[in-house]
Amino acid sequence: MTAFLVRPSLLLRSCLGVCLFSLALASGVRADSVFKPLALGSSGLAGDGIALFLPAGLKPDAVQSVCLVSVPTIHGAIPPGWRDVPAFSSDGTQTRAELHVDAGTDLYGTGEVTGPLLRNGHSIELWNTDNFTYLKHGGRRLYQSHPWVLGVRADGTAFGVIFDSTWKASLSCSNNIVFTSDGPAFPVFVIERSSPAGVLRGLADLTGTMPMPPLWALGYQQCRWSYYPATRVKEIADGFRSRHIPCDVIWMDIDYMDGFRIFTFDKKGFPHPAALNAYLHRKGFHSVWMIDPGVKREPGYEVYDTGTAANVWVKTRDGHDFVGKVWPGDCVFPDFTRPGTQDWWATQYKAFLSKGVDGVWNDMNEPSVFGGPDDTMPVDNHHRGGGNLEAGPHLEYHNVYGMLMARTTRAGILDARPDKRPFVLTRSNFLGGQRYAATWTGDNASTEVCLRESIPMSLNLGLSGQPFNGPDLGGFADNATPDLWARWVGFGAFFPFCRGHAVKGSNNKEPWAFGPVVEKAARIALERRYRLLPYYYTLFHEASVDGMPVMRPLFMADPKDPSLRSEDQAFLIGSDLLVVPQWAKHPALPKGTWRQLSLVRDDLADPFQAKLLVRAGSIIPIGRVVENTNEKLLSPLTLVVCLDAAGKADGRLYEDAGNGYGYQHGDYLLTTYHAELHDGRVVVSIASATGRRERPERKAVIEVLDAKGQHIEGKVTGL
Ligand code: NBV
Repeated sequence: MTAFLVRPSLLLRSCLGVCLFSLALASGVRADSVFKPLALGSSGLAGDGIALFLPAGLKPDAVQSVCLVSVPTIHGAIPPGWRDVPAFSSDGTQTRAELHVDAGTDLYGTGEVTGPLLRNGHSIELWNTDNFTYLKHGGRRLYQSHPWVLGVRADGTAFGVIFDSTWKASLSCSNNIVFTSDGPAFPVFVIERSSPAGVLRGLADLTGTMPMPPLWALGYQQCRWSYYPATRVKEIADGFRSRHIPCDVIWMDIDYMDGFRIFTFDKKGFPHPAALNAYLHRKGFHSVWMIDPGVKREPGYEVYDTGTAANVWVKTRDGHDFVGKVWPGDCVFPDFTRPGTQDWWATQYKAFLSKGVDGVWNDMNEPSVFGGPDDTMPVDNHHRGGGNLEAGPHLEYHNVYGMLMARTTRAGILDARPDKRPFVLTRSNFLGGQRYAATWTGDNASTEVCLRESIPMSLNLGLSGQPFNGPDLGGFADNATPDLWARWVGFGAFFPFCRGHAVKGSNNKEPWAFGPVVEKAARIALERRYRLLPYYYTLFHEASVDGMPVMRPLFMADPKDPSLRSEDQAFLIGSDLLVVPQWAKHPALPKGTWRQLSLVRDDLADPFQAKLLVRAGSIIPIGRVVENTNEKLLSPLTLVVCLDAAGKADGRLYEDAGNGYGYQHGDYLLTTYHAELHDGRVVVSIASATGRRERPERKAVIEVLDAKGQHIEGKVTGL
């Protein structure tokens, strides 16, 4: 890990600073633009295989970064032969960095995108946009921005590029990678490693990792816009339990609020939110409640009054509180660039969480403003900054508004409830935002296109530093057909974030809403997920340590195999489990032996289920079927052993309390198991273990996958 320098002041900008840049929205390249080269300024090694490039005039100590954990210092010269060096240029309004791409290089990442996994030939606009069903702007602008590209060369070596600018920009991946920003000069970080996994570790070194979520957040989650009133919420919860379909979380969408006023509860529909939460908790559920950024401008409404007294709102260019319309009508918007706003926001959460609310859903935080320019606030609105953020226009802070909101939400929750791990879901985000919140891919639709696209979207988010993500399972907009919903849950049960959702006015989309055949398919799919939760939790732990995605593209199994580079129907969970959706046509699969896994009765026969394959040489820790994560998962612990040609296999299991921070003080157990074939018997032993958590007394079951199919080999204790 690099030695990082925390900058004393970020208020200085280079001579290429803000003043040169008009606030006209350029977004893309104007036909008459003439870009003149900017000489390369300070550049050097800033970490293991990480180079920092600055255009002349931008001083390293004047770099402001929102996406980085901290700005690394340059501590050595760029080694001779370094392959990827950006060329900077400017037309006086926009600033550009361009990198040459060798033939045969495949490009990925660029965050939340529509289209295929492979990004060659695609361009995106970085301007967070409330994009219902992804149809605006040809789907090139979505809710989040990630100025980041991962390149994998023909020989399997890889590089990654961060364009460290929050301003409105475009990013094109054609013959060259071209990032054109509407803002001033910015740094470029290039990570050079021998594999894509190495590059992702470098990205995590720079932009941080997802903090360990509570275990319950890995379970299935049920949402609708909106379950109303509270009795309907209970009905849904009871529906899961009476049908024995696993589920951990029920979501409250905007209609729980009193007239869409955030931090309030509708007196008619949700008169006793604490009692509702207590009911859900008794049944083994957690609850997540929505909080939007727009605060109703209404004297007498406490949130508005206290915010106004603390002077927290985003200002217009002439210094008035900006007012824009969202659900409650005229709204003001917290300026999350200000540390003072964070203190005020945290206070709101204390009372809110005291009602037993478990998690928070930040929606509409692009921010979406009805009838506003480009559906948001004017680009010359003013954010006052503070701490390590300079004051600046909305053009500079728009793309990080959602990330700063999620950061502030997380901090507020932690303040109010320091002993629990916060769970925040945000719609809008930015590179590095995995440090604050999980994410879903916004308003997709119940269509075949969205079903298929959900896989490359989620994969590219994972390749952009955000492991905890997933789509609205079954599709948000429009009615879902039974067939589509069943096929979606058949593979969607394996997304890292797994939540079904539905737009107002659409048909019911709970697992049982489509009749007995789909209900059975959903039960099987979700029971498979729940059996795999120990494996998922281990992968989430890995992601929290080194940034490895939970859901991975197949090319990561063998970066030298050209046939895997564009495969985006099948995907990996970790390195050992491969998911092939039932509808996948001729997916390219990695070489080597992969053996089929059955987890629950009828899963191989059910027509909607994805095929699950286990890598030879691996051990996958699984639990039993439970209906929620309050139940004991590892009773017994099952180790699925898939031996390689040499008769060996290895695997890991991470365990802790499932919530809280004891694990940071040693209360965890990370066990590496080793299996070997001896005289026709498979012997499994503990190869190593770390952590001070006591190994529970439990039964362990070994299941060996062999060419003939799965069979139970024996029962052992002490594992
Ligand atoms: O709060 C209502 C919806 C929500 O269900 C959805 O998940 C968000 O993406 N929200 C958007 C606002 C209205 C969307 C048309």
